[in-house]
Amino acid sequence: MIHKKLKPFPKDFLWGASTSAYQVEGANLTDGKGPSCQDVKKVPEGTSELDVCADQYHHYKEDIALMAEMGFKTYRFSISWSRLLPKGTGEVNPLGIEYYNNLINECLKYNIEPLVTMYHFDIPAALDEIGGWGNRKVIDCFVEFAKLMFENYGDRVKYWLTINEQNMLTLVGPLIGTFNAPKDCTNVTKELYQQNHHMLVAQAKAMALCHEMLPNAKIGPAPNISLVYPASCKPEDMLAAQNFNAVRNWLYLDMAVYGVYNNLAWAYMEEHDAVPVFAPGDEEILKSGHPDFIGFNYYNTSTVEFPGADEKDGTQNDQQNGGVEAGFFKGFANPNLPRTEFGWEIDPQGFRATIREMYSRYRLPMIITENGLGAYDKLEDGKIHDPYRIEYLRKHIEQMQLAITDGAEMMGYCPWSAIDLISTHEGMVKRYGFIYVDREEFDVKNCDRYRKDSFFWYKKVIESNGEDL
Ligand code: BGP
Repeated sequence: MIHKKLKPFPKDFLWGASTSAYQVEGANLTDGKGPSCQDVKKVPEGTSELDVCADQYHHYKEDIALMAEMGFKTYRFSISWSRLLPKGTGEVNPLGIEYYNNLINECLKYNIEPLVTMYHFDIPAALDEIGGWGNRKVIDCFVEFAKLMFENYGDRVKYWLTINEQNMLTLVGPLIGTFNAPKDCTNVTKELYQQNHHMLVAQAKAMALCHEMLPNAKIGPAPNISLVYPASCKPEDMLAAQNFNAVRNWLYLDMAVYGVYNNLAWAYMEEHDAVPVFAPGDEEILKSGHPDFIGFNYYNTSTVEFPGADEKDGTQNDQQNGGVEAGFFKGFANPNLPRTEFGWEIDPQGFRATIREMYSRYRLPMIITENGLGAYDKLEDGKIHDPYRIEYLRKHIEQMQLAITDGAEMMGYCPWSAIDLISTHEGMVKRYGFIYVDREEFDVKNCDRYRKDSFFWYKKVIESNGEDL
């Protein structure tokens, strides 16, 4: 494709990578940490538990040193709610406060900017017992948790992310292990959108509190955003794509940025008798948030067609093919895209298209908080050859630079993941990291660290500020 001269990445571009607490830390019930919803859920057969993970809790110094060796400008990690507040509210765990103090200080020692996700799929189990996000009280618990983090870490953490992939929590919560419906629930969609509403209110309150307590800090949401294509140029397929874009993407960003429900998403909720109940004051709270930037995870695009008249509701988006919503959209496997070993479509140009669309809708700077390829990496003679990962990341970085050339404002890039960790539902065999962790699904060995080929490649990318790909 012919293109005008590429614009360079900004000088202070935040190159780094991401992890989340429940997938990387281990030590899940030690040093006073309370269980999260992830610790009490049934793990899928054949996958490992979350008690060791990559054992970052005990290896953080080594891990941050390796990230510094790659030249990271930022490290995105999440703070475990139940490590700070074992019951989600009330009593504080001093060892938890200390752990993240140490982690943050270790990052700063190497001039690595901590990028902190406040909540990444791990609501405290004690809050789940009172109904989880279905219970409005959890909004106050989240604000209490936010305040605790701002008080303890706000002097050093400049960048905050509110809720990781809130849209996936709503679309595929049962798969991630975060959805908890009351036993007598007769309309799951309604329950999901009520929980979603509570999270949106909690997010807006946390953003407003951050601005009040930490005027120099920046905060933003971190949904999973990817453009939805129509399966053909039939006008009804275009309508289906707009429908799915609304419930998958724009609901979350229209709310975070403008404080209003997207009208198509609202119409969808009306049709499913799933309109959320607003408590007095919610409308104003939702408008008071105002993110400073948008963080978003991107793995692949989705494609949909308009469902046939006799089509019944099926499962919602599974990150790969969509799912079915009668009268609204139906997932479609895009024949133009290759797939990873785990069946995820690969679409670097879709990344550019997504960034362009987001910038023209919201005009806010953006940071990529996840992007990456899961594979069965092999350790041989102390080496891990992962050319497939390098190729995936290279193509996405190229497209990001094209999007910058198109005029989008990009602040940084944090692929998933800095280091191998436990997948959301496919255990330890699905690896994403630049750093290999030597352990098997059930034999955790010593969790020794090894540099993959992609480690050396990414170091070069960062050193050259994205010029040497
Ligand atoms: C995102 C999550 C991450 C992560 C990643 C890869 O949805 O935010 O927590 O795990 O996807 O997904 P998986 O582990 O299912 O391969």
